[in-house]
Amino acid sequence: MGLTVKAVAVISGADNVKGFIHFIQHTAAGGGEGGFTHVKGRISGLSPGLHGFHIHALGDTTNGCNSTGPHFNPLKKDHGSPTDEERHVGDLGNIVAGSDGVADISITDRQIPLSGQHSILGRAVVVHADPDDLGKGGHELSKTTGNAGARVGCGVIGLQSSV
Ligand SMILES: *[C@@H]1O[C@H](CO)[C@@H](O)[C@H](O)[C@H]1NC(C)=O
Ligand SMILES: [Cu+2]
Ligand SMILES: [Zn+2]
Repeated sequence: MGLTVKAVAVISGADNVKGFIHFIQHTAAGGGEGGFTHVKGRISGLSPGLHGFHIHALGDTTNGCNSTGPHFNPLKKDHGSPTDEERHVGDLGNIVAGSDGVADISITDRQIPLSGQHSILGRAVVVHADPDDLGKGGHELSKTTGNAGARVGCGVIGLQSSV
């Protein structure tokens, strides 16, 4: 087992959207390939159904979620699904809110480390009003944002005690 790094984002935004997202990086023994990050948490105050869920490039919330920049995309690819080869590093797909407006989130991803060159620390996690079409909707925004609509909640990803 390699090193573990933990981070947390406190989500707030329009209306009553709020929650916590925890990030736990499991680095491969010896570092390098094979590490993954577990993303786990709960967001409430959403409309029932699918909501685009991404890492955006900037941890700047001076103008609410609008100032968090575009999807984190250090490899200069097109927007896609988390399982696609062609995706932004920040593309985590959709989360699903139940009829109570609560989304329970548990995602494992290999492209969002908490350390190193493509670290997501200090960036923002953003939840959108609408579903992410995963790059396949044929809309002019499909290849950049998944046409996921307004940014209804976000939080800056900050380092957390690893013990
Ligand atoms: C963010 O942008 C949307 C339009 O895309 C706008 O409706 C909203 O008022 C903006 N929010 C802030 C805090 O400026
Ligand atoms: Cu987004
Ligand atoms: Zn994207």
